Amino acid sequence: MENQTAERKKVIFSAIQPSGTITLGNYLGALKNWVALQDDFDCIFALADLHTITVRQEPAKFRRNILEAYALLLACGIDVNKSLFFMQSHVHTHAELAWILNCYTQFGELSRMTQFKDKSAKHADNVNAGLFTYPSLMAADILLYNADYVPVGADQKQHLELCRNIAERFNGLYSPTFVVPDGLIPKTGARIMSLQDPTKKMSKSDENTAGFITMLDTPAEIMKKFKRAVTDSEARVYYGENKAGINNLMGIYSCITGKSYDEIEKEFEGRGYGDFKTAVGEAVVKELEPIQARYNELIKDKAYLEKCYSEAAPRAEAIARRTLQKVMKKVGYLPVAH
Ligand code: ATP
Ligand code: LTN
Repeated sequence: MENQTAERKKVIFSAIQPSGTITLGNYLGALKNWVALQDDFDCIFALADLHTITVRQEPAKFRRNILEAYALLLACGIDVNKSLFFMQSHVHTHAELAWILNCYTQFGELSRMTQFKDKSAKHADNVNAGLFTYPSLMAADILLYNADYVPVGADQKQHLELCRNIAERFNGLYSPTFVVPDGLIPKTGARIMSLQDPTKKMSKSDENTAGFITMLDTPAEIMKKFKRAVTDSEARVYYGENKAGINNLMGIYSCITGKSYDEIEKEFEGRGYGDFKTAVGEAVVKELEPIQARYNELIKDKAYLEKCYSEAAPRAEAIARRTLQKVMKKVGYLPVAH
């Protein structure tokens, strides 16, 4: 109850799909922020494994991806003593609220989502209803926990806006029920681009593996991918128009080292792209080294991972259940009598 006073710690909620190995884009755009927020907020994080089956998954590989993603997030610094970190599929309330919210979300709104348009073009043989209603499930994830802030990359801004609209609509129809959340989108790193096509977002499901760095790539792979990164023919390191490749590398370097673009320009004055690419690659290798070492330990300890996610599920369910009950009562459902 102490959380209901004016001093209630602000709540953070975010999630990531276990749809492949987590990339440097996911890390810089979202995960690094999640880790940093843990001390000052009530943090709740989930693996959005229900969302993942909107694209067909091979069961054995999917099962492996889920466990690996859980271990990798712990290795990145999600601390189960500070944050609640669970699997979406373990907390049934998400699917239940998603159904209700589907009935408060318009076809037209969902049709406008750029992720839906992109993914239905990419998976034209499987444009399923789940892919279409993906944002209502995402809204349910967030609203169940009364989240104040949602740290995500820039690509999720539109989904977040829809979540706010759904919450406001429901609050307006009944009475204040949901906290209307704000996005937390970082200044740098919110949109890391593909190393092979810097006009496209770095994505873990890209068929061209040279376009993304995964959190588990070896140092040799990382250096090679940066050396082959697409840039321009000017050979001067500065942030500017028509320099998408270099801008992207500068963004990555800035995120990791904390240096400003001005500082980076000065550091590489009179030096070519080769030097710069090597420096970016080395910074990434150094950042990922301790994460990979922790991951290699954690992934061997299945019992520990199982304990972490199994303990988190009922704690998440208890919070989520309260919101769902409130919603159902407002809609008009009768509760089971005890
Ligand atoms: P998929 O390729 O399966 O669509 P994804 O790599 O786009 O997945 P998600 O699981 O959908 O990743 O996203 C997890 C988090 O990472 C979200 O907060 C998202 O905004 C962020 N994110 C994803 N890609 C990038 C990127 N290239 N740059 C910055 N942030 C990103
Ligand atoms: N759609 C998100 C993943 C996600 C999410 C959420 C993010 C599912 N539920 C709730 C923030 C809050 C994505 O990154 N593609």
